[in-house]
Amino acid sequence: MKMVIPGWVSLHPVVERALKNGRPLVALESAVFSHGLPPSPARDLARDLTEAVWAVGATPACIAVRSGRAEVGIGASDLEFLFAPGVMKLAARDLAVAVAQRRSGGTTVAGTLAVAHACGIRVMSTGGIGGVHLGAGAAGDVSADLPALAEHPLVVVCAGPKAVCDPRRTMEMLDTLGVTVVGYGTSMLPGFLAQSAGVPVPHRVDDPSGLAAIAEAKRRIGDRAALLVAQPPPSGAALDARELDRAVSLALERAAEAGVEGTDLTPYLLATLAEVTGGRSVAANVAVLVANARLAAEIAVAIASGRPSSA
Ligand code: PSU
Ligand code: MN
Repeated sequence: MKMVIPGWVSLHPVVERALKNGRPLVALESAVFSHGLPPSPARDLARDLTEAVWAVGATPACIAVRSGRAEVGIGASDLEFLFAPGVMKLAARDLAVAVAQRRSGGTTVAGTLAVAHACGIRVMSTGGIGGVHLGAGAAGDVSADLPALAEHPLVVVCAGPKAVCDPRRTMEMLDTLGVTVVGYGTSMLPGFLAQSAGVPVPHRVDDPSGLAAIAEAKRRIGDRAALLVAQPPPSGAALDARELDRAVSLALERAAEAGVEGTDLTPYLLATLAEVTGGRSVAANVAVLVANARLAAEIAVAIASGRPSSA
């Protein structure tokens, strides 16, 4: 299939070649670098993520907006601009503003999906998706990740909704939006940094080829929503669910007191979690991101091989 790449998007040469030759690609979001983690783990993480994807035989395509252009396939050593003051956090609704005003930003799951879909990339990876937020301070806050998952038919690998979301309401919303949710090796929705969020997932699949088969079937059916693959955190890295809940409650209280809302809320909560857990949430988040990038690469390879099992 011939893709027409939009004029506001620049493909890096490795990504362009992989797309042209039908080789497996994994889109990586960049809001996690600009807004999700402190700069020092973020710098190392970018390298670890791209290496994890290459190691499985897929091409990493980190997506961010630099001076008004969406760049697809930015190298890990080329992300310094994401740590500059004033860099934007770009959901889909913000892309046009960044493009028009030639600004730079890290793309959230929603923003990354919009760009990846426009390029014909079929798989992306993140840590935790945004969802329906918990807490009174976040009155009615629902992440733009959810409607974006309804609009872009990619495979999205995550560890469930971020710990600052209500898992039950997030699952209900995904259901309403027609997003296919599959647990990878689990029948329970993972809790981002904890093994389980205590809510079941509608389907369970245990191998990447089984996930590739569902992605292919969605394409044949003409299903335009994403396949959301939820993989629990690697066992050694997960936080205790009760400890995480306590840290989240404290973070929500602080956000309400400080009056933080909207797009600033998730970064504020993640930073507070890091402080409250003495940095252990950051270590767990990094482990989750690397494991998810690896699985995303395995799925991309299985899709590209064109021989997914019917498992
Ligand atoms: N996953 C992480 N850390 C993050 C995010 C995801 O492990 O920082 C980012 C993603 O970019 C996600 C965004 O799309 O948080 C959701 O933000 P909000 O809740 O404001 O939609
Ligand atoms: Mn929000």
